[in-house]
Amino acid sequence: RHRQGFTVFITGLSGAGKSTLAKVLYVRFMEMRERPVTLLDGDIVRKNLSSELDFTRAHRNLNVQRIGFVASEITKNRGIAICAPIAPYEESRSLARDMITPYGGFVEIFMSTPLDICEQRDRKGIYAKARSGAMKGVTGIDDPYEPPRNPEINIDTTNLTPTEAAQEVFLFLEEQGYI
Ligand code: GGZ
Repeated sequence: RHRQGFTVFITGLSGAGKSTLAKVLYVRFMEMRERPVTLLDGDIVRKNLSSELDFTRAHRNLNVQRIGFVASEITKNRGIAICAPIAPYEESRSLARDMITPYGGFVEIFMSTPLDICEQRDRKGIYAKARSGAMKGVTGIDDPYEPPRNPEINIDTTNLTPTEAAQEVFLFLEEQGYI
């Protein structure tokens, strides 16, 4: 079989469920033993690829551009790349799409879980810090998030388990012939 590679690009607010979904997808793709799988989670990339960058618009865009480049190389080599940055700006998301589609599939997943739910979860405590003024420029509070206009998949994890969210992605990928 010589199936093309693809990138699953998960975007959304902190706490929307990006990392959780990405990890479930990673395990299931690995279990298929068909193609190499790479997980480019937000915190892993920030530590290893973008450690000198801050959270300004320019640096967030540069961070997402780097992720897009790595994912394009993986996709070119018929692998599976799973990316999970906040990626709040349309400009860098569409740049990633344009870098990747010449080589394979690009599946944008918008985690549309509302801010109030993300804030209730507040797994890293960033929303509490943003509300108290201890942290500035937090996405969704005092920094923008531009919702994707035409994502391939829209997932709100308010009433969805990680397994159910992953199932939606698998159904789409099967329908489209990626897996
Ligand atoms: C949003 C921030 C910020 C600010 C640090 N705004 O939930 P987390 O903690 O683990 O994930 C968030 C992560 C966001 O990094 P990304 O590389 O995904 O963002 S972007 O795509 O915009 O480049 C959060 C933490 O870093 N974090 N400061 N100001 N999230």
